[in-house]
Amino acid sequence: MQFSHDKNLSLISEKIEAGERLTFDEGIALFKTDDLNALGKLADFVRRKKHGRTTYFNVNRHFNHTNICVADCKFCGFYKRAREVGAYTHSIEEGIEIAKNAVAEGATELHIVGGLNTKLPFEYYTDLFSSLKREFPKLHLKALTMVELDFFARFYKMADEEVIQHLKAAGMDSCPGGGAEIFAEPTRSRICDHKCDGNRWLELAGKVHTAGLKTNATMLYGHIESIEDRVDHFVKLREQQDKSGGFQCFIPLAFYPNGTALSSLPGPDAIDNLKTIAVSRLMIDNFDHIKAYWVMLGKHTAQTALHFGANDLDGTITDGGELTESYAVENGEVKMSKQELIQMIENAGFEAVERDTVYNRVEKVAA
Ligand code: V47
Repeated sequence: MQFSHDKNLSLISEKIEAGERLTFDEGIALFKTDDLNALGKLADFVRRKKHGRTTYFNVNRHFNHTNICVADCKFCGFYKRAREVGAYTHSIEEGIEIAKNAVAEGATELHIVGGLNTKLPFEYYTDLFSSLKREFPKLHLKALTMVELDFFARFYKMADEEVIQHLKAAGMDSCPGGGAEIFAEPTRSRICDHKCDGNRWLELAGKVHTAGLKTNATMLYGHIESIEDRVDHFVKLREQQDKSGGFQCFIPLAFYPNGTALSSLPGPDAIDNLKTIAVSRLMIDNFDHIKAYWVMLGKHTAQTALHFGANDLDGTITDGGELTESYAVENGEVKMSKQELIQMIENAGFEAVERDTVYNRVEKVAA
């Protein structure tokens, strides 16, 4: 039996077996294939070569300190203007209370992101992080996207390095991958023209890596972007990783249109979701981890994604926070028990391993 009826895939499979880097055009060919099984097989080959049957998960909690934002992104159903009904900023005491509950539920990580809020002083962030660290020294603070760091540098008139050093000294341990959206212009400007451009996002990721912190990277897909935009995003990420090497994990984020200015769009379907996971695994060859984010993919597709290149299932989340609730496809559900997550991984035929944020094993779960 031949590997695939798609001649392009057969040729690409030889490069993948030889461990060779794929070109932009090959990325396009992967997206265009109608042979989903063969594409999945290629991604699974690379995933098993890197990780065998191991599938990571972590116990985490999201904390969205403020939803007040000046960015006006077309895909966002979370943000509010300062005087709008429902606008909020959590106090540091509220942050500590949320972290306390998360730690009690076994969380090893607090994922902290929020809006670009011109009402807050820079000290709000340093006080928040240092207070959290004082109360919970072992809780990893995965905090602030490159878009937030860019906003801080411009709004508080500080050098990038100064912003990063102050936040790191206060307790920021790593950064999540949000705000990357889609790097390619003019698409990026059409969906989020008030925030930093793709080059700036990449530049800041490089600076955070230079400061010794790990970061993640995302791509928001299934809105107005083209296949070319997606492959361009992968190529730019792998080029930056070649330079600065601090990315741990790539998370493709499936666009959820409800409640956004782009609500007339359908969002990506299951085939597109699986293809995007698989092509990212094949194109971004220098990222160790590809994460399936069940909140946006839905539980069934996220579980299936483990056979299409993903080696990480995020996460128990213990509580999603307001941003996560705004894009949750599972009827607004943003929590999953550790037991359910482990069951999902094992039922897919993999070995569940609890990790901390920087991929140290917390606990090996017996199959
Ligand atoms: O940057 C916003 C996306 C991101 C919608 O680093 C939307 O481990 C879909 O980055 N439909 C924030 N997506 C979330 C994020 C993330 C999530 C999980 C893990 C990690 C990690 C990072 O969410 C935003 C934006 O790209 N987003 N609105 C929406 N309607």
